[in-house]
Amino acid sequence: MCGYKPHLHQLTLNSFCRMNIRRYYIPNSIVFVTQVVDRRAPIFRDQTYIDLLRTILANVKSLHPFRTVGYVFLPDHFHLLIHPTGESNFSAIMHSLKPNFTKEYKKLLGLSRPMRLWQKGFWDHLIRDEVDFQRHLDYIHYNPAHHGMVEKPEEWPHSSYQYWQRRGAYSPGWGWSLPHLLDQVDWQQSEADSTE
Ligand code: NI
Repeated sequence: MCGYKPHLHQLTLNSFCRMNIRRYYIPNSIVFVTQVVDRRAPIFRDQTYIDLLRTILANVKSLHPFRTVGYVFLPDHFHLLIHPTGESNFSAIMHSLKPNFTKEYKKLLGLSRPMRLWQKGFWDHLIRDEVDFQRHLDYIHYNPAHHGMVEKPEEWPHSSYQYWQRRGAYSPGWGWSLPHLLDQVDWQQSEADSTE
């Protein structure tokens, strides 16, 4: 996902990111994105639509190249940490992802009327340094616990936690309580909680 494979087990998350982030940082930053389903309808409780989201993400990747550095899918929203790698940017990625998902979702349900499936817009945040990177990766992996879906990050199957855990980024017991990097996080903002 981060695109660097060899000898990862020997590295801490810090050194892993230190190596990569300089290369990633400019011109195409890693971006944290939150997208919410319209009216927080919990469509991703259904595995069918999680699978569809994974498929659409792969399709969009071929049009607008990017790497998925981290992800978590919750019932009514998702968070991504993505690195656009070509000429494209996160805005184009999201503007491809959202209508394409809606189109296929409608097809699966046999719906023909127009529908608003996603909350308008999305929250985005450009990763500015290594600590910021780690904080957002932690944010993603702690998210299912934050939302009360599970008690431990490893119990949630729809995230990149296992990927990073296998590579030594997290020691056992991480995220069983609030991780220290998330002390000061503005949850409302990062969850794209709005009053619209
Ligand atoms: Ni969330």
